[in-house]
Amino acid sequence: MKAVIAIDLGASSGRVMVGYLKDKKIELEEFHRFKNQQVMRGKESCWDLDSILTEIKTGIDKVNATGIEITSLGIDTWGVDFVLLDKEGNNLGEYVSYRDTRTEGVMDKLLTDNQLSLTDVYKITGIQFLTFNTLYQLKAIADQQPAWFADIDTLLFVPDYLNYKLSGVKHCEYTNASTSQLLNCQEKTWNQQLIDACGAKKEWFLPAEMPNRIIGQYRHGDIEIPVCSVASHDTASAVAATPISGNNMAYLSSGTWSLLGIESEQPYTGEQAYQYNLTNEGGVDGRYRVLKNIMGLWLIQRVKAENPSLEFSDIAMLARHAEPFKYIVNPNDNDFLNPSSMTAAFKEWFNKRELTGPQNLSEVIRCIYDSLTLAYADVLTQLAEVTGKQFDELRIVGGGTQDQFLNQLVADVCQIMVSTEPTEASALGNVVNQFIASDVITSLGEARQIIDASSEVKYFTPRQIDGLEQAKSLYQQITK
Ligand code: ADP
Ligand code: LRH
Repeated sequence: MKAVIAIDLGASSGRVMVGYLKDKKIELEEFHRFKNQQVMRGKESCWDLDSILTEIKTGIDKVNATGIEITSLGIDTWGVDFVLLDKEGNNLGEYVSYRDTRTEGVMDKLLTDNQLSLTDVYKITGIQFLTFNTLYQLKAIADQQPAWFADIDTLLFVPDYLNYKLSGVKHCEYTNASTSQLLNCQEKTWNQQLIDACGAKKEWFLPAEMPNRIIGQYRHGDIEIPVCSVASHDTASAVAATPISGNNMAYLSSGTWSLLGIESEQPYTGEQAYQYNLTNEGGVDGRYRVLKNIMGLWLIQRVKAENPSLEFSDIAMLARHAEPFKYIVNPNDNDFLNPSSMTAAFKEWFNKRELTGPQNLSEVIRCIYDSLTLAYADVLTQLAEVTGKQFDELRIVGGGTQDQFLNQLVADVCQIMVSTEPTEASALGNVVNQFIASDVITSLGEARQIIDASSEVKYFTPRQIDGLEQAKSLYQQITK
């Protein structure tokens, strides 16, 4: 039996798990789970990476206390965010989160200051335009904190930074680096023009290396564990663990974000992909994750936090009891990125348009579910158009698979067969990537077969629902 430690940090929680490979089956055991959320530092919305590091070490200690023999450990986290280090390896400023307001209006400013167009940036990077991509965060720093620039020595993305804190080794992993919108999509190298455009310096960036390699050692007392650079973007790890079979399966990584897409040997960066703002993020084996970000269960998380007595089962019950498709929003509007109250943001969205909005919690929740699933259906149609594929199955993975109401609604609204599992997809992807790095598993294909054989897949068959076509055309009008 072989065992590795997977440290999977999502925007809502972090977990330290052990993945075991035994008789061609994978098992996960959770040793430590902790809450993750943005914290305010002065006026900035930040991550508490110091506490996260302490939690990671606590988790590793718990594993070590059992005496299990560990082959390696690996870390995956959310994308785009980074830490800037000075020559001594100390970080400059706070660990600012992508939901901070510093990037408001910055994309336009970057384009104007550099006489660049959106198509110029898309042709180079193939990455979707999200206001908070690393490219715009760096431009915000260049404009707002120019005094720092003399001191910056290295940029490390969050998982690379945590690896550095564990091993002392500075490294840059490709799948996460690809979310920055600073890499050339085909060549997978840093693009000088975009680095100049955001005011950064080429010397800050380490070469983006393919995942699944040992980069250093974590030493603690008499314990020494090899640190493996896995597909360190959590979505890349989740896709690695998705048992994609055949050519007609799309996936939905359902967590804080809903990431809906396909895996491809080549990127799609043509006019139509650009119009639809599809991204081509980096995957394992140099593959591309052609997908789109949808605001996701963040909307539910925030409403839940505002109503602390609600359990997930209450949320599903409230959604079931509300009238379907009565209120629909564009869930990807920046109004929902980080409002002080999510419930108020939904009401305000309708007020701004002089429309009647949801009147109570049940209607707000139903509005979230309906709007999210309409967004999924829309992206599926866009992907089919761009790739020429006809999808016959949508595999949902991630924490959101536990939401059976949502799984069925996805099948109904997208009119597609939905399969679910694994729930801990990012952690499992992290595990199999480490097994690939240590030659215990020979390929991604074999890893996916093992994961599929180890999962209890559930299916949700699409049903006919009233009002779907009207809801879809309303969604099109809203998002035009
Ligand atoms: P992330 O990795 O982004 O932190 P996860 O993949 O862990 O996210 O998914 C978290 C989401 O899964 C929660 O926001 C919630 O909507 C959903 N979820 C978690 N547990 C349950 C549950 N028991 N029932 C329904 N939904 C759940
Ligand atoms: C999901 C995720 C997503 C990114 C976002 C910042 O956790 O990594 O793929 O776009 O966070």
